[in-house]
Amino acid sequence: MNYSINSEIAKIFNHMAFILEGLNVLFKPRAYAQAAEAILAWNKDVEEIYKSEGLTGLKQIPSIGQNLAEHIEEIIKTGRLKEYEKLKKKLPVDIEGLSAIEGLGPKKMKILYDKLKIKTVADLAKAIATHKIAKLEHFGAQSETNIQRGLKFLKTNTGRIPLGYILPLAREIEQKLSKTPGVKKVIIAGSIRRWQETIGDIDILAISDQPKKIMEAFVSLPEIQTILSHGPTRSSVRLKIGLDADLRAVAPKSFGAALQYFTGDKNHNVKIREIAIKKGLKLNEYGLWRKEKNIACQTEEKIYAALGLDYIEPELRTDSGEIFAAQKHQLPRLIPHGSLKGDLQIQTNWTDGECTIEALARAAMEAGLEYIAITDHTKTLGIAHGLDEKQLAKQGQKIDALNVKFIKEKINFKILKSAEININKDGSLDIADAALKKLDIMSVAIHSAFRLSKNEQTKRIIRAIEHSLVNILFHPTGRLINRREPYELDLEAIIKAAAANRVALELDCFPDRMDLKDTYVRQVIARGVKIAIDTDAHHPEHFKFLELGIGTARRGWAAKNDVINTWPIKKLLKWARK
Ligand code: DGT
Ligand code: CA
Ligand code: CA
Ligand code: ZN
Repeated sequence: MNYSINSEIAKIFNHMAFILEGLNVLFKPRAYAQAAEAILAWNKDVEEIYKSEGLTGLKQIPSIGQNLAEHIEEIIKTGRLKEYEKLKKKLPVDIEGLSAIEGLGPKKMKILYDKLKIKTVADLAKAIATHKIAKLEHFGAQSETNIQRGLKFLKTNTGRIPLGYILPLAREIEQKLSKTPGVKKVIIAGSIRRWQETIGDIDILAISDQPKKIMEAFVSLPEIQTILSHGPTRSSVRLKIGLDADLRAVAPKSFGAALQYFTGDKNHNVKIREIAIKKGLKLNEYGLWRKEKNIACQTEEKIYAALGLDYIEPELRTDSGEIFAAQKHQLPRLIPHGSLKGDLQIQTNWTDGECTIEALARAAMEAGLEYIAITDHTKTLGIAHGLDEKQLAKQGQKIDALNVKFIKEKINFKILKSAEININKDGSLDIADAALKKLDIMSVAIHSAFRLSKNEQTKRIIRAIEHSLVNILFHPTGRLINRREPYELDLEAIIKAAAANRVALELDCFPDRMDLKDTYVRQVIARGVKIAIDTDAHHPEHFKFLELGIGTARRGWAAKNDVINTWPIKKLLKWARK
């Protein structure tokens, strides 16, 4: 897959959304932003789709209608988009750079450009230093402080890429390489093998009798922009998407040692080597040695065993207690991949999703699930056309009818009535209890007033958790990787409230959410609080994100029973009724 054309088009559409919003145009920004997201989440190359199926093919992508399909056609054919260039003249700023700053939306950026000619992050920093922003209309001192805080965050933002956006490409490269002559095995190592939420580069390890051949194949991949180094057993390249990839080829006999070394992480490896040294051994990427004698090297299991350790799964290799636990035979039995029976957060075309309830249900069946909960937004979330009590009741009838249909078709699948109920600023819910009681399972989330003080935000969320009917708190910290910091929260207090009220916390596995993140998962389950791993699917394609959630849950030491949607539906519903 030539991933770069997809991300290039997505970038253009995102910029257009941004500028249009800055110009106060209604509706259009959302259409462009949704299209960009859909193209990024689409795992096929739009250029290939276009070449084989033309505009009709492009329109299969969610959110892409005639007009946007023609835009894509123009970009593929000419490398540019006239409408975009026209728009750019109206707001010729470094959108990428500036929009990464929290607290600085398109409308503000338009004012900053019109009044102060601010085009870049550097211009902005200068204006803040001289307090020019506080004096502007619509801004004020608070706003200046917020932007300043956003600037600070930007500096620590390393530009790592969410795993979910890169995994399809990494697997594609893995696939291609595994077909070259002489190759015995190809495996992705590094942070990807550890299922880290963001990754810095792609590390690939191969066993081959003819290492030169695989190196040759690697440096000639069409996904590559430049070759950084090309040797007989190791090469490095920069991919078109702006990320590097490393390939190492090793002999079969040292595969385990090499895999252990290149999986990392660095801290874990340092500790493991110290343990070897204490035993009078030496561990390197070729094996475990006593003087010149090789003790273990073929598999990772043998290496860990020779060091007196239980096997440590890659997700746990972070040097945060896993080595001690491996010595004491106290490692958790991690939730296995493929063990989810349901998905408890899904949005349909009743609100901001792409598809009908039935289409999503059928996609969930394909993904191997036995149940889903439909969680459209509720009424105070105007931007997503949230549902009110009446519409929820109507949706409930539709769901009942679908469930009857599935029974008639002898399909073992159930749709649960639910909602992503909006938490008001004061912690109350925006749907009346009488309507809530008709739902099978009830989830809440905040979508506004992100900037309350830590104390107020925590109180607000706890009030929602204490509501007698609530079962799950969705995306508990609200962060968006590379885009938005989490809200200020006392997570310990939230966990305590969740434990006291038997409320589960969600691990939302949309690639740039991953919220709860790994370390929080560990904190949460250590307190006996359950988690729910959900996709937040807005489209059938999104069920593929479930594996990311499992990866992160494993990094958080979660076992199967810590996750409520591994349970059979009966057990889940019994739990939900408290
Ligand atoms: P990333 O790429 O930033 O997402 O994270 P990693 O963990 O994939 O790091 P990377 O690509 O620099 O290196 C891959 C693995 O190779 C790493 O996890 C452990 C091993 N490694 C790399 N450099 C060193 C080193 O200086 N010492 C040791 N012990 N191991 C290293
Ligand atoms: Ca890496
Ligand atoms: Ca690397
Ligand atoms: Zn939504």
